[in-house]
Parts: sequence; C-alpha cells; structure tokens
Amino acid sequence: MTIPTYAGNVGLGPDTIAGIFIAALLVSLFFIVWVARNAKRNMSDEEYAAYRHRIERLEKIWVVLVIVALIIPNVITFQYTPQVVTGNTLAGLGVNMSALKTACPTVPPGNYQNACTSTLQSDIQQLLPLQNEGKIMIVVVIAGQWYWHFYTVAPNGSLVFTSNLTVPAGKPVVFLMTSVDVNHDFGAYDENGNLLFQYQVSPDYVSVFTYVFNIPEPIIVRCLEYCGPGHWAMVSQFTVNVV
Ligand SMILES: [Cu+2]
Repeated sequence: MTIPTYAGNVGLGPDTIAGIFIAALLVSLFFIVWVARNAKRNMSDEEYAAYRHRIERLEKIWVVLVIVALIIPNVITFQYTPQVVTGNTLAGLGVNMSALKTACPTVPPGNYQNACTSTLQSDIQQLLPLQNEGKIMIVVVIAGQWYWHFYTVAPNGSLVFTSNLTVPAGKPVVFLMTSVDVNHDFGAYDENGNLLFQYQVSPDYVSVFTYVFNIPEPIIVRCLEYCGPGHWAMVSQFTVNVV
C-alpha cells in the first residue's frame, strides 16, 4: 500500500480544503467591506439607532447559531466516540480499572524519555495475565518528534520493539501510549482513509485505550495534533491480521 504523504490527502484532499478556506475568506471579506460601507453612510440619529438595533439583533442570532452548530454535531456523534467503550471492554474482562495508572512521576520538561517507564510497567503487570490467556493484546506506543515506536509485550512482561506490528482482528487491543517530548495524537485510519479512532498522547501521562479491529487490513497512523515542523511526516503503519 502507498501512504499518502500528508494529512490533507485524506478525505477532501488539499485542493478542496484550500478552496473551502479561500471561499470562506472571500465571503468574510465581502461582509467586512459591506458593514464598513454601511457604517460610513450619513445617518440621522434615529436611523443610526435603528441600524445599531438591527446589528445587535444579528449578533445575538449569530452567537446562538454558533453555539447550536457546535452542540448539535457533538451530541449526534457522541455515540460514535470509541473512547466511551474503553473502560467497559477492560472492566468486562475483569480488569480492576482503578489499579491501572495513567499519571507518571513528575519530571522537569525535557526529561520525559523515561518518566513513564514505571507507570507503563505497572499497567503491563495488571494486563499481562489477560494477554497470556489470549484475551487481549497489549501494544506500547512511544511517540516523539516525529515518530511512532511500537512495542509488543513478551509473556514475561518485557518490551519488544517492532517495526512490523501486527495485531489480531476481533480481539481487544490495549494501547498504552506516552510521549517523550510534546503532545501528539494517535489517529488510526483504515485502508480507505476513514478515521477509526484517535487518542491523545501526552508526556508525563500514559494513555490507556482499548480498541477492537473488526477486519484484517492495513492501518495508517497519523499524528492529529500539531507537534512541530515535522508533524506532517509523523506517519506509521501496522497490520490487522486474522487471529
Ligand atoms: Cu505529533
């Protein structure tokens, strides 16, 4: 498979997205000029008061529209947010969720490299019996400028670096993710460029995220949070296989 070179290649495409932004810019520009011209006209005091009244009413409508436009898509799409089921999947397998750690010992900025080692190891010890029983697969993700490093977990709990990660279909995959520098965002796309899920990856913190891949296919991983000039190149991949 070929990996598109940058995030704009997914979905609408960079030209369409640029077109939308330019169109929005031109529409805004038109209204700015229109308002400025109207405001310049010679108006009597009564006319000006009526004009102000009209504008204030438009502003109120505008504020309500923006709030509605933000709330409605959030409410409609909430049920599709995969994070909602993370706790249920692991708790359903008997994991004591309160024993899973997410916070790492605080270290000064710039020293995040090993900050989360003990937290990761503690979580792996909690989850290892389930993996050894074949009920889950644990994947450790270390993010950095500008790479994704994947590790699998051996039966004795030690981390094994892999540049050729495969995960099973139909079985919960538990991602334990942290960053060695800045905030990143783990975005998993299927073969057709559809976003399956995304999850925040932060320094000083271990993100625990469980996902069940339904079909065997290649997965592309992109960073979905701007993390510096190499952000666009922070692309990796792994494969979902039949169990
Ligand atoms: Cu990033």
